[in-house]
Amino acid sequence: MHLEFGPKVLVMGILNVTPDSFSDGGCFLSEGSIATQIDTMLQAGADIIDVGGESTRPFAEPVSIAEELDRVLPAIRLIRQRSAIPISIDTTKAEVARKALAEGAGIINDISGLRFDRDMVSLARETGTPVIIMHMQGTPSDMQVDPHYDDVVAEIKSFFAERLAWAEGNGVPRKQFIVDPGIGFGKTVGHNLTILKRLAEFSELGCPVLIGHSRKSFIGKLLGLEVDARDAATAAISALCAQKGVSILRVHDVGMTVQAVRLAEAIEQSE
Ligand code: 9MG
Repeated sequence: MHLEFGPKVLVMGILNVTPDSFSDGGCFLSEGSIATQIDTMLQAGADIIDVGGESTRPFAEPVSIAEELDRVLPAIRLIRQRSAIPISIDTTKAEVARKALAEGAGIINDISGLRFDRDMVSLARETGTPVIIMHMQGTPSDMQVDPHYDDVVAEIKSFFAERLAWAEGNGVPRKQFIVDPGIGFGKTVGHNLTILKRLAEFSELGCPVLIGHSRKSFIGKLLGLEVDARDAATAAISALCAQKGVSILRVHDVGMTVQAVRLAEAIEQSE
């Protein structure tokens, strides 16, 4: 899989085939509902679909490899029956990623930044697959217990510098990686806002940057919105990200973010 990063932001649609994800858990469990959601995202102009079979929200139930595969592989097949769109597999388990790649996924989205499963770096080296490495302070079960940073942006950048050097030492070149500061993963509302304000600094790492802000709780806390009423605010943040050099936006409502980023890009390109 070769991803082209140009002047246009790529919009990654989220397909959570889980019973317990924070905003759409249980919505996409039957073949019919998954197929409808795929068609909606394709029609809305998604550039990538991210398929996940294990919720990453705090205190989510852990899922076995077999259960995760039973959830994600049929969804990947349904996407492939319809489209050649790039598919990313949202998993921290190398075995799940390997089987997803064999079914047609072409990107690994590892929220642990290659920390939870040692075999993930070998898989990345063997296959040359682009890998999204995300920053998280702690683990999903303790990440929101009093997160602390002296300088949130500097500390996340050092985390990536360490991870990229480690991966290079294990035979995976830096050009294979996309970095993601991990909005909401071990961050307070203030940390998330600082990350969004100082997004341009992440581009100094020399890797494309992904932001996953969609419907997250900091939006609800700032605006007093329930999770199903956060898509307009999500689109507004998407426009800001587009102006600050972000390469990929991971969102639930693809159509709203496509509109927001195309407008932001038109404004940037105007005289
Ligand atoms: C799976 N998942 C949930 N939130 C995410 C985020 O912000 N980034 C990435 N890469 N994956 C996420």
